[in-house]
Amino acid sequence: MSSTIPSTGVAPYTVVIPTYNESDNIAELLARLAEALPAPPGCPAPRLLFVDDSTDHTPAVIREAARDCPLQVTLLHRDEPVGGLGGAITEGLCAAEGEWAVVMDADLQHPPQLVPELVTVGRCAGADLVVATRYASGGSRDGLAGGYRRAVSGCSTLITKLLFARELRRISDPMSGFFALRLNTVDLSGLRPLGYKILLELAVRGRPRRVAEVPYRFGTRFAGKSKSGLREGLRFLRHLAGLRLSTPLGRAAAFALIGLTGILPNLLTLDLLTHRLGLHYLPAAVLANQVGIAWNLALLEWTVFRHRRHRHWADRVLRFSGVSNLDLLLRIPLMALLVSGLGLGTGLATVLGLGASAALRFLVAERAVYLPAPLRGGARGRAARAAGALRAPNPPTAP
Ligand SMILES: Nc1nc2c(ncn2[C@@H]2O[C@H](COP(=O)(O)OP(=O)(O)O)[C@@H](O)[C@H]2O)c(=O)[nH]1
Ligand SMILES: [Mg+2]
Repeated sequence: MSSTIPSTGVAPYTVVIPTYNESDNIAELLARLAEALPAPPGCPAPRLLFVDDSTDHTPAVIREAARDCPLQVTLLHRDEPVGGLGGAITEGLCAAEGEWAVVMDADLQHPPQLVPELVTVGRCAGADLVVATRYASGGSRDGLAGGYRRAVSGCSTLITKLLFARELRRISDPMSGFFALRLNTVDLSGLRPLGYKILLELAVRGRPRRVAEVPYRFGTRFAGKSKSGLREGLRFLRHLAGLRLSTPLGRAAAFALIGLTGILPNLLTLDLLTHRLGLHYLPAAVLANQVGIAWNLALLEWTVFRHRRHRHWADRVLRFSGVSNLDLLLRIPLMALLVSGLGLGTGLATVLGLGASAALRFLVAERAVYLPAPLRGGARGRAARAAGALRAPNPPTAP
């Protein structure tokens, strides 16, 4: 449900404010925004767009406070809060008008007086994204309640920066919820928001060309309680994993790691079959290899390729175990070639052989076992695939 109070011309930019039970913050927020965003005479003022998922009387409070507010206020109340905070912000960005949208919290932890500066800096720097950062000189995160919140925030920032070093090299505060985005520079339909960290989603999937930063001091909550907790923390981890696994490089790294963990069940089974059950080491090695393959397959299905299980399960098992066993046969002649043909040491040849085998198995898994989109049956489907018609973008891959 959406309502606008009052509307006068196209706004130069929109301030998107997600709200979830924030009734005690609305009047103060509107007063401070009205002070911070005076419209030049004869020009339309920026629009404030509340995207509200509240279960209390916050929508009524917004409508009431908007009557005395000189700015244009729009309320978009969602009966179905799809995607949580990130989903709300994405809907707000889709509904925003003007060249820019500024996203900020409703609890006054983000200083309203900085809103026009974010847009001005973006315009002057020709940026697509302007991030209000707590981590540049002049910024601070003192408003984070307590050492625990500060530690969690610091650790998640560090982990995120490590995981997305290239994508976030120009963003010191990827956890920030306060930023300005030049609309129409990012394909919003390609975003898969999950929980709180929409800036991360924008920076990684949206790939803004030019980014600027403005330092700010993160304040304390004006009223009410924080909605972030353990549930949001777990959602954040799922979001991180999904984002990382959305690129082939991320999937290859996870594939290699899972492959390494497969060594353990392989060795344990070998030990059980040879030392405890007295089986000859050759058939034991073949059987132990099957256990390692099953282990890898189970983990890959549950994590890396969770959203790409389009083939029938029996088909996937056959293809994956087929290539994994074939790989054993191929590695022997490769070893012979590397050692006898090229004169490499057996240690180096083994490492190279294992690397080549992992790369081969990954390629087969990506191309022939776990397809990015569902198979279309019959000859028409094969023809369409041959024409590349099924090259759809990756679906979400959160494990
Ligand atoms: N629309 C919407 N807003 C939310 C949701 N969860 C939190 N918010 C808003 O997002 C902003 C930040 O939330 P907050 O609880 O202050 O998170 P914190 O600053 O990390 O403690 C506030 O304006 C909340 O009202 C949600 O599920 N939907
Ligand atoms: Mg807050």
